[in-house]
Amino acid sequence: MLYWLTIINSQFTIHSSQLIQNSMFKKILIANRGEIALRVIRTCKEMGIKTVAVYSTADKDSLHVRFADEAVCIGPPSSAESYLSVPRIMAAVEITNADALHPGYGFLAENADFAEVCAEYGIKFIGPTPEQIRKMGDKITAKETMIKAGVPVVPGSEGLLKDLKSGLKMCEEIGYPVILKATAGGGGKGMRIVWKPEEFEEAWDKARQEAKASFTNDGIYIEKFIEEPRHIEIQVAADQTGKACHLSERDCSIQRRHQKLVEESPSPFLTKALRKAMGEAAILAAEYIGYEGVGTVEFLVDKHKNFYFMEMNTRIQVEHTVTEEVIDHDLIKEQIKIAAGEPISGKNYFPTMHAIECRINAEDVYKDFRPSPGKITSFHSAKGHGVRVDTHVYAGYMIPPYYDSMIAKLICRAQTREECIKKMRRALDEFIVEGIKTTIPFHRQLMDDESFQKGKFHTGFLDTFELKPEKK
Ligand code: MV4
Repeated sequence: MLYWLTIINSQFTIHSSQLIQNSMFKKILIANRGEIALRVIRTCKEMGIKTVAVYSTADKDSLHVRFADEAVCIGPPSSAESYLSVPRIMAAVEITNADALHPGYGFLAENADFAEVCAEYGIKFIGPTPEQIRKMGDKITAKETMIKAGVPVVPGSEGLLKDLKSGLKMCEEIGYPVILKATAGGGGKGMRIVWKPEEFEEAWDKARQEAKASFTNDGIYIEKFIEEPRHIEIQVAADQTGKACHLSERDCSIQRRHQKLVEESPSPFLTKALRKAMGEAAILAAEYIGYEGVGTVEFLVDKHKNFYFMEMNTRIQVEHTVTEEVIDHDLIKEQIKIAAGEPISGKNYFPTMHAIECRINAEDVYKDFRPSPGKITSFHSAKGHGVRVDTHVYAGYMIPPYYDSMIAKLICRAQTREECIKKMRRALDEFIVEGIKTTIPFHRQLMDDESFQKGKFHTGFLDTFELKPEKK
């Protein structure tokens, strides 16, 4: 209730957006949990900024609660009544007097309405504007905008498909195979591949039903289906003057059912020329919409090394750490400085080292990666030169069953990809987590895989990857 009162009153007060932001924040509320909340707290401490954690009752023993200067319990375990509840988060802002809010990733990070509420309330949302979030959240609008900007996109329908008949006609023009995508989608939901005309009607019905159920928006568009693509994304940073730079790429092709498991930089697939061209396209994308903040431009790269814009993520991502390691910069600090109105250097960064990140999830890889929550009875993190572990857990910690299963990120850095894989293999061997199942056995086998070692993989790689029984 608190926040409605303040919005009504805000017409009599000066909005922070009307002021020129020229001073650093004093207190940041982190509207998230887990490793990313802790990650943001660490940078705030180094910058001399006070922190406020919010948490659900299920997270009372998490390290993000312990290490924040203040912590506010915002509700029961269910995300809808805690980390996704705008009134509860705004009430925490109200009682702690925070002057900025970091949304992390997931939850409300790409919710334009939430960013708007923050603006109305006079608290700086550390991220892009509501308009920018909205523009990139609707995939057709994003694609149309990128065409105007001159960024290459996958050939396909212009705008929404009106009906079955025009859809079929469109497919003939593009040529099979095609892929149907939901305009409100992203991350693979509501997607259907169509190999021949006879399959189109059923795919069209299914895609619409799925889109309607998941997003309450059944808008569908068509693209040429790119076979065996790489998922390569470019990290960008742009300041409030509209200047953007790129921080090189991450190869995120090692995914399972649209869940990334391993990310690396640089991509073993990119040439110097392609890296430069994709970096420039990403800058074009960001500058065209006057983007503010750090963001990621996702591309599909086909086997002929053509690249196509896929989506733009308007948040900090899980895998930002890979980029931090190869360019030796704190991306959270960059986000906070941009939000406070500081200009970026304008320099583009190219990796001089190699980094790989393995996501350690509480999952049983031998049971179809099903979640394995519970109490961690013993926890020994990998350590040593070139090894980084970002985690909110510890021995004795109880992994709640309500949220994402990622419990740690293991990132290794070395001079070359080959050395980096060897270091990762060593680090995985000394990483001990007992009491629950984790993805560590999967990562060990991946690091031993010859195709992976040769850099020969695409987004379908894990569909045929065979997990061997675990050696004891
Ligand atoms: C595609 C594609 C092939 N061709 N679009 C999957 C998630 C969503 N962001 C877009 N996705 C894809 N779009 C065209 N025109 C293949 C995928 C895709 C994929 C992309 C990135 C990483 C993993 C993937 C796994 C399956 C399909």
